[in-house]
Amino acid sequence: MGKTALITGVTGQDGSYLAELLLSKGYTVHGIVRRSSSFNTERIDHIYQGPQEAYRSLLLHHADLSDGVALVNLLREVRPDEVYNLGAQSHVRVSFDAPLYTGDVTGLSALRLLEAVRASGIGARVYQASSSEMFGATPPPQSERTPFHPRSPYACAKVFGYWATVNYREAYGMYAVNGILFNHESPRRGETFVTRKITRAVARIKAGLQDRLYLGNLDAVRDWGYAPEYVEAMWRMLQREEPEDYVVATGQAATVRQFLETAFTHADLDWSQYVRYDPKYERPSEVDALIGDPAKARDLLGWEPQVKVAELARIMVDADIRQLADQLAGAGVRIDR
Ligand code: NDP
Ligand code: GDR
Repeated sequence: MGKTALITGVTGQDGSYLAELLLSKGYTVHGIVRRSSSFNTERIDHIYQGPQEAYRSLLLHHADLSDGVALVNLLREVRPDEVYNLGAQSHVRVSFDAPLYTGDVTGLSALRLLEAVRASGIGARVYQASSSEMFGATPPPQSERTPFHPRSPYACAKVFGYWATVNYREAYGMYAVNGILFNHESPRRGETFVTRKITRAVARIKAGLQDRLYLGNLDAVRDWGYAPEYVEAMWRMLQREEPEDYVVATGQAATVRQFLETAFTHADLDWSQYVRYDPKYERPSEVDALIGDPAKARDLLGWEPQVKVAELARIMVDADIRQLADQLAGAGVRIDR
């Protein structure tokens, strides 16, 4: 019998890659999908299996991270070996507009899920999607030993989730770990995160559908990796004998401006002709520089990133150009101005 996993946030960037990875390893995968008025399963449609199919290895359940009773009921029904908590209001800028909602869904829900696993008595291993944003104002390089200094409601919520995970490990002997992941991107990245916003704009400018790209702070430094490689690290963390927390990063730094330049140049465009500043995209308190030290993940998990930032930018530009061409071959492309 293969293992069973439950993924919260299965419809998101990471959830979709993790579901693919676990299915390829013979897992039965259960995912939580929240009800929405329009379809929100686009990233997992290609692996979706309808309820009428005789044998299913991917099963979706309507639930919400704010509903602790639903989580306990689902855990009792599914009895997973592994639980991956990837669900969150994950946008840092938006967390300043919706701070309490973010605190609830991104922070308190981590505790809700840990308590649901404990209360249901199923003995599942738990992965908590912690974030480099927790380091915030603490200067790089950042490792597992670096103190936190969160700079947004999102980051404060992630710090809460981090410590709840450590606490359940210490208090109840649960196998619960934090993956402290630095920024990771892909063609499935949400369209309002800066990398995807840029690569999507490159495709649209190239196709003559857009002539301006409005951005905020171009000086921010990030350590950008490739999402499909990062979900492999999540899985490896739950296969160890001892539960421990790990930083997952490339160790390579780039500014938003450098990402812009690589992405536009790849499409033979000069970014400075199209990019304009809009203070709307600034944060009330910014995180200036995040650069991870992934030595522990390399030494104990045998995990090493292959795709670095320049290749990542090119992968994303190529994918957005292809996706737009497919859309144009269909119908109904919106003009962004
Ligand atoms: P996404 O924003 O792409 O996905 C978030 C997921 O959470 C979606 O499936 C979303 O559902 C779901 N979700 C949101 N609110 C709720 C809710 N109330 N109940 C149930 N599900 C909910 O994030 P990523 O895939 O990029 O990231 C995965 C996790 O890792 C997140 O927790 C994020 O904070 C964290 N993280 C991400 C990093 C990155 O660089 N990508 C780095 C470090 C940490 P829907 O599709 O309906 O919106
Ligand atoms: P981040 O990612 O805040 O690091 O959080 P994002 O791509 O939103 O911002 C990265 C940097 O780019 C600057 N920036 C802009 N950002 C956005 N979104 N839009 C803009 O127009 C823009 N212009 C400049 C930002 O100020 C910032 O410095 C991501 C999320 O996935 C989190 O969930 C995750 O925890 C962290 O990465 C690690």
